[in-house]
Amino acid sequence: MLMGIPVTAQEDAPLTIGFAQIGSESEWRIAFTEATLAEAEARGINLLFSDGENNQDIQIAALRSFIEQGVDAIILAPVVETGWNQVLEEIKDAGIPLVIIDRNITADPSMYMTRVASDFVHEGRLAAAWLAQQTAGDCTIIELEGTIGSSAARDRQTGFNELIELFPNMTIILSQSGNFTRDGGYEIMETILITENMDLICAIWSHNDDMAIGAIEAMKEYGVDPGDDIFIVSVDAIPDIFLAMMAGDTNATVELSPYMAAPAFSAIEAHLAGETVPSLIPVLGNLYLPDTAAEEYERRAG
Ligand code: GZL
Repeated sequence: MLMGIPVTAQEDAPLTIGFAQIGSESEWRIAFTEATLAEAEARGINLLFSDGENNQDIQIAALRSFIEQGVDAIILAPVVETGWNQVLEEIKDAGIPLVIIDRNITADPSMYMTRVASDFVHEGRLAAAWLAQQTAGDCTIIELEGTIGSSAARDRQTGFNELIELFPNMTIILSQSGNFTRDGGYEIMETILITENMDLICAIWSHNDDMAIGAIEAMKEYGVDPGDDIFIVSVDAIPDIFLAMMAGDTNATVELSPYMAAPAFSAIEAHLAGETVPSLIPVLGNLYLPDTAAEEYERRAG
């Protein structure tokens, strides 16, 4: 405090931003965290980071701690969509601008300044369109779902299902949540390999690459040839999925950029400068196939 002026209100004082991250459940999440910490350092932002351990209660406690510390802004990556209303009111009452990043929340948009995110429905549609083209619209599918209650899992499922409804012979015969983790994908696939007739399965649709990689590991252990006997399509475009493509173990991934911090920090800086900020800042991604896997791996694993 200088002459009664709050430090961060002083000219050129670095911004202090609280970031309530979901956890470290996937390689994509870890990359997103690392990219965010690097961006904050590059901008001279004092970032208070909280790992939510995939637990909403931990995230809410972190948000309340940020309020107590009087941060200049808060960024929340919500693990699930619901259960945030009380703490959002507390953030608003404290007059702290809030940015939702990555997954969504079911709250009135007036409760937060903006959201930086990809279009999960589009990601599901892209994955389904590739699979429909690959199989001429005739495929029996197993779905590895992400975290139950998360907008990423729900919307990817919505987009995928919308597309396959156009093809009467494309059906999902089993859908189960692996919580976006490799262990989750492995455990679901191992059970299927033991209980189901794999000759009837055409493809695995996985809401993220980590669960797909876990499923690939299980298939290999049980003598099923991933990527050949069974098509695999997933989301995130993490470096390891390109290694799996190069090994012939998977077929397609839809990119989710981990670089969401720059637009989030810029939105906060613009808002604090009194500028108008759009209510949604989109992050775009493409579909990637084995023909560019080597160069994509080099570009991302660097
Ligand atoms: C989607 C993001 C998902 C990733 C997973 O934006 O929330 O959560 O696809 C991560 O890898 O666990």
